[in-house]
Amino acid sequence: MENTITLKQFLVQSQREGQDQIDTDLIELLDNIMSACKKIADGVKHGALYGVLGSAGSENVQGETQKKLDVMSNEVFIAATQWGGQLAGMASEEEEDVYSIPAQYPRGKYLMYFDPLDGSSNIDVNITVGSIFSITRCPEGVSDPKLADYLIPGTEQVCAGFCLYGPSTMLVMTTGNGVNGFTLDPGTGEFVLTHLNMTIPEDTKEFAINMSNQRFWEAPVQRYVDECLAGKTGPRDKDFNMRWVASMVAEVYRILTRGGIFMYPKDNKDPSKAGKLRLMYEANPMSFIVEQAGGMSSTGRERIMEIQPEAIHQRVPVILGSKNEVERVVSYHKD
Ligand code: P6P
Repeated sequence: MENTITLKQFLVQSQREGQDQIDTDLIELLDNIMSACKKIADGVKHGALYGVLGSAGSENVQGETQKKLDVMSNEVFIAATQWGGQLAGMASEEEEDVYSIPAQYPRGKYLMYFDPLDGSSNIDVNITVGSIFSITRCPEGVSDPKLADYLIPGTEQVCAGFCLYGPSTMLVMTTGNGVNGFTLDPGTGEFVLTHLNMTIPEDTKEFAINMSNQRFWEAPVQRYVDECLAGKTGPRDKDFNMRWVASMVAEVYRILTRGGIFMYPKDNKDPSKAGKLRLMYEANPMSFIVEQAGGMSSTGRERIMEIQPEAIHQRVPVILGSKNEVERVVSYHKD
């Protein structure tokens, strides 16, 4: 492709243009994250040929059965980033406790939170999955961060992104100055800028929710979805389409591309759980990206990125996407 620029060139040019939140450490860290994503993409693309499908025969801290690719992706992310000297520590969906950088490596000023393979229940049925990451600055003066040092609100994120292992492999990210998409060129192994300044349409006719939980939802979500289903015959006066991929990265990418609303609301199937999705490495990074693309992201009662975290694997309700639709759901929570 003529006049293409790679993700690394894009970052360096952005830094030169004065985006001083993009420092050399962040560029090097993102380079290592890209390496991890390329390795995971290779494993996902080869699937059965690499013998990486199926269960690992273990459970993660969430009590979810780990797929072989979950375990491999977690190990790849850690191995690709722990040595670089940009991180003071990291937190993974697949690790019960926060991960301290081994003593043989220098420590840096960033903390990384990641879900190494989100939507992995789709792996064995060959449906799109992805990796999600979030980067914040480690608290000033902390070189050996403990759990409390990681509990930082999403508004403090320096960078957030996801890699989508779909028909094409794409890396989508923000450093607080809009959202850009990069497609992995299988020929060169480079992530190339293909989607500059992605923006979410403020209106939509497409909603995404797991309808099998309908009887457990709270009233505002029941009302919103009922109105979507009523279509032209109801108060919305327009018909809606529905999607549910069971892979948040795929849903968010679709919303970035053509709008939509994604909901994993609080439900009373398990009243002890505030929601299904995890704040630190799913909801916060996706909220940063969605807001930077002109969308909105809420629990229904508060802006997700303003939540003060209390636990590293904390779950939250998630309602995100096209601004006017999310605002409507939020208004129903106020009624
Ligand atoms: P359900 C994947 O496990 C995930 O965390 C998100 O990527 C996805 O949106 C959701 O859970 C799917 O949940 O209950 O429909 O399987």
